[in-house]
Amino acid sequence: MNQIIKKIENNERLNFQEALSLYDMDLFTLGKLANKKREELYGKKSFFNVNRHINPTNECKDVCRFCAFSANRKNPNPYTMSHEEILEIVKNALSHGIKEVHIVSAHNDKVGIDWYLGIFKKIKELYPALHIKALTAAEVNFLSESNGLSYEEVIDQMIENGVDSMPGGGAEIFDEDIREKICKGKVSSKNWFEIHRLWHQKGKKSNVTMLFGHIEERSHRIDHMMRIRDLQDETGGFNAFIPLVYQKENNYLKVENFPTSQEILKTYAISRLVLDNVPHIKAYWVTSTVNLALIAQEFGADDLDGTIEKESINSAAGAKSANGMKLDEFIHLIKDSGFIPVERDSLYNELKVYK
Ligand code: V47
Repeated sequence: MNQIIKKIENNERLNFQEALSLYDMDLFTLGKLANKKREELYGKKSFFNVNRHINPTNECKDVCRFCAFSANRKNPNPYTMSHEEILEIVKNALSHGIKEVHIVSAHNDKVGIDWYLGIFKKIKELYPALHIKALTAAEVNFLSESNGLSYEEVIDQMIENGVDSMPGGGAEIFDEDIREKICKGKVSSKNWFEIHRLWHQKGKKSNVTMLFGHIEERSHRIDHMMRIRDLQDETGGFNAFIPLVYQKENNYLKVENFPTSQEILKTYAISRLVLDNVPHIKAYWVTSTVNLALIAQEFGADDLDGTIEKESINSAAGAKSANGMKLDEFIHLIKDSGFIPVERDSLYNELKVYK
């Protein structure tokens, strides 16, 4: 273990076995190493943005076993918003100071690609300064398959219609055997990376998530991180890595052993140490709980996502996030936990430092 600590202190890259063995380190030693890296990069600053999540439809042709959001036997409330409804939500949210809309939908084969792209086009026409983060690689794959378009053609249309960056969803766990068990039929790992590679080659930024705490093992998480590190070496297009803690309610995936807070904190810390080329580690308070996200700031995480306003995907599976968080409360919590809240835009330019 001393050898690995030396490597970390000398900023040397960790290999798969070394990264995996970090899970055997005691939490405080690991946290200290990750916190040192975090402080070298950002000091005590913790980033967040004022954003609004919108999930315009939950009607999905795919059935991911972990998902409680898509309409099915367990969630028999299908909905698809009209463009007018979406624009009304955006208008309202702008009056609360949002700088970003984060738009993720299910794979709805009833509405057509123009419904998807029209959302972005109309928002951009009305509010050109508002950053649109939209369409996961899983949605891009769905739009490509259902319209006979190449990935590049879908991506070009996203850009033409006003999408500014891509969220990190749909990554789940890249290991093919686990993927087959939890989200058979969804975009393959290879294609997930191909889509982000193409997106980055257009000069655009994206994020990458990892859904953990279900049937995967620690080795699958490390493998997931290694694959991300490889693409990042090639393109440099990822802004943030976002570990998503699995929520267990109202879905089809039977999981008995959930990760402890220790395991979750170790995962944040290890990601900070392994992903030496990804600038930001996001503790997404929605899935980690707010309290653990605040502690994660001391274990490598430097970003807490945002105020969100309304959250539908994880709250459907049990997370306490349906109504987002108030800006004042967000700022208070970050300050109270000993960090400096920094409101950022979607590309991590600092907008306001709350001293
Ligand atoms: O891909 C679905 C996950 C993701 C569950 O890029 C679940 O800034 C936990 O990608 N338990 C969508 N997670 C959310 C997402 C995201 C969130 C915040 C910020 C960003 C960003 C991206 O939600 C899906 C899936 O992995 N999810 N069901 C569940 N039961």
